[in-house]
Amino acid sequence: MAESTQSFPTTPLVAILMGSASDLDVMEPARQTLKEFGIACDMRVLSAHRTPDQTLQYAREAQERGIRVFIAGAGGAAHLAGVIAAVTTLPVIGIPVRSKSLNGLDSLLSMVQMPPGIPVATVAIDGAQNAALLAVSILALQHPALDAALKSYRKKLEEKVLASKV
Ligand code: RP5
Repeated sequence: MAESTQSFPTTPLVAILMGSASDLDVMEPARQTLKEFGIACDMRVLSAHRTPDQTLQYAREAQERGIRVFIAGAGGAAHLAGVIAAVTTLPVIGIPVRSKSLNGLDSLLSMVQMPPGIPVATVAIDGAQNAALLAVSILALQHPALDAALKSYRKKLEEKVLASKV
């Protein structure tokens, strides 16, 4: 899908964090989509509630290590993206993970209602693919090859819709 990616750093540009290993199935499409664009990521389980110290340390040190965008998925009382956004000025994209009890509405509302000053770009419930595509758009501002790859991706989407037989 992506065009030449040789000029991209091989070190991770995107951190994909999730609150629990139980979020992995939802988060995996983010890694896969970034891979299709040739973007390396650092994927980890870190929880705002269960590992607050490690989460904050990771978020604080990320920019220095070359990370440019965060993708953070969590369910229920989903504070991971907001906690990360509190300690970094890197863009943070939040994925509300569908929960068992409230079907993800709790995750969505926890994540999307950030107070003014500390934004989280929240995508749809379980919207890992769009989170990755948004990360690609952000990175494309500095990498023209990524912008070209995104345009080609959109063109294929267009062709697929136009080829639909109903
Ligand atoms: C959140 O609680 C996680 O992001 C997960 O979506 C949810 C449930 O976690 P587990 O109890 O499955 O570890 O922190």
